Amino acid sequence: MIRSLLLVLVVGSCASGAQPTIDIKVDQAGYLPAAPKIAAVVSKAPVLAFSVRRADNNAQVYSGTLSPAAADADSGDSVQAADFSKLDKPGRYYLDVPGAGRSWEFTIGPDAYDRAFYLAMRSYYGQRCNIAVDLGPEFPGFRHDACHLEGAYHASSGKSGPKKPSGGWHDAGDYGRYVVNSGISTGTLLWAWELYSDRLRNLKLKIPESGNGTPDILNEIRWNLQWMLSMQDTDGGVWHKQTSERFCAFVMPEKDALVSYVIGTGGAPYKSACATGDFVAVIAIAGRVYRPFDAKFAARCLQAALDAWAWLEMNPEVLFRNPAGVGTGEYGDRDCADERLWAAAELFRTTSDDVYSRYFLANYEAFRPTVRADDPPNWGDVAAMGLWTYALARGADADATGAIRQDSLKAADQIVERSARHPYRISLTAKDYVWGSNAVAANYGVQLLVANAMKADPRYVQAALDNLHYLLGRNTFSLSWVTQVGANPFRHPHHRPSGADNNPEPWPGLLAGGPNGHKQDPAMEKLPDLPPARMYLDEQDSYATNEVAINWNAPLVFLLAGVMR
Ligand code: G3I
Ligand code: 9MR
Ligand code: ZN
Repeated sequence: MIRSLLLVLVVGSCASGAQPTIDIKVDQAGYLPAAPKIAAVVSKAPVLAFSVRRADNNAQVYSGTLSPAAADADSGDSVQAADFSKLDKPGRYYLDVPGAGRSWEFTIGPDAYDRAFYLAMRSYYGQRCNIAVDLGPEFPGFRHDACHLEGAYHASSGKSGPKKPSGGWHDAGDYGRYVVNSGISTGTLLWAWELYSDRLRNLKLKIPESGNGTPDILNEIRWNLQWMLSMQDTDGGVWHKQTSERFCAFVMPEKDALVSYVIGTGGAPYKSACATGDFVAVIAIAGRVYRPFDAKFAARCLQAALDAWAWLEMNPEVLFRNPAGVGTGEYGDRDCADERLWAAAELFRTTSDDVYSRYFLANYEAFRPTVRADDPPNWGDVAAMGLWTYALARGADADATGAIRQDSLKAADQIVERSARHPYRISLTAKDYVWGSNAVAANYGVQLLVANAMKADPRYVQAALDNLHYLLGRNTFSLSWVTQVGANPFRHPHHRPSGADNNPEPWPGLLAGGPNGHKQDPAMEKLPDLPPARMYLDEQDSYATNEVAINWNAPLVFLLAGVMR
């Protein structure tokens, strides 16, 4: 009796004291009480049983058996599932798998994603340019001074002289600001607001504008809109980017002494069509979203969008390539018809003016195939954003709306089925492991949630959640790919402020680019040829797998907003 009691105590304390193993992969933020809860287990020899224990006292609250192993070719893993969906009592827990070990702790609760949302959305405040930033007592030492105050028009812009500081977010791990990438980022965030404003209205981000009567998510977004507006020329066209001529060293932003140039195409008309199209779309959304909070600002946005549309009609296909002497990010697109489609659709949704509906209806058919199960939107392809926003607009053409809805639901059904079959229950396919693959996972989530807005279906929300679980730890590395979220987050982003400051931890709330099947930076050269989902390095130098970017965080924010309770 005493002996067996002792044994139990030893086993129990072993499980509680042991280091968590990467062999057990859980969402490190956690799970919603009513949602399915599945952990993935990858161990040398198959394991049979698991239990879920309370984090505070190791008491077993659930036990179950693991599924047979399923092979995942993309990671090379043999994955068993531990299903504890029936456990719905809020609390902190971990998994105990005899033969494998214990998992990192996670929460079951209606608030499981609140912190992740707060940090992911607040990360935009950390990316602010032209102003001093301080994350406050919650994150002592996370601050930077006002930066990039010396702006100027580059010779390639067709204009000269200084440019006034006007805000904006640093794009990524670099300090550039790029209209194309700002477009999809800001558009996705504004859509999150439009779909989930009931949940987001009262969320505080502890930013300088907090308490001014406008919801904080809109306060933060406005910081970037203000910069986007400043990139419009008097003829309505929009310059492509504002960056230095080359990337600076890993210094804090205020230590970057390179001039921040407005950069154009190098020849008339100097502005580019893809940037202008994205600008129209986003600024048109702002023209409706800000109306209840600041009608004057909303009207200014709408006018700016109309002026830009007029320029775009005259210059529909001016492509951008880095002009001579410029080596920062290009965001070079091969064609701007999808940006024009998105622009027209958002203008229609804001104004109900038939002119934009006619443009849309004359052009959308060719883009219908872009709403499909294996290619969610990205910075270079925004056609689906145009199709979805048109289908969600009031007063839209019924036939077109019906067709887009049908395409969207069909694609979502296929994504659901594919994800359910995947050993990690994710939507990614082998070809999705590109630069920024984590954002592909997040954008599948956006796609599923947009389908859910067209026709509510719990399977869509669940598949979106499954992609979130992947990003927050249920992956081959058992890493949470959001800085400072979860018990085992990645720690070495290619992010200049994180690298240059004195804090041991990186800036919070940032999503890593993620595995990239193509060796696209020098740090990746040392990797052997692994399956694509394993081509990842938690190293600062690996910008092709471990940079952060505003267009990757935006679908994460959308996804979190869509599943939060
Ligand atoms: O889609 C193709 C795929 O069909 C092909 O099989 C595969 C293999 O080459 O490539 C895929 O395209 C990749 C594309 O990203 C996917 O979006 C390109 O190779 C890859 O080079 C491209 O990378 C872009 C990268 O800049 C380099 O241009 C990323 O999308 C883009 O997010 C990134 O953006 C940078 C900015 O330039 C500068 N600021 C930081 C930011 C984030 O790293
Ligand atoms: O820091 C840069 C990152 O934002 C870009 O995505 C990446 C690719 O364009 O380039 C990074 O800058 C590197 C440059 O390209 C080559 N020299 C080293 C730089 C990183 O310190
Ligand atoms: Zn700056």
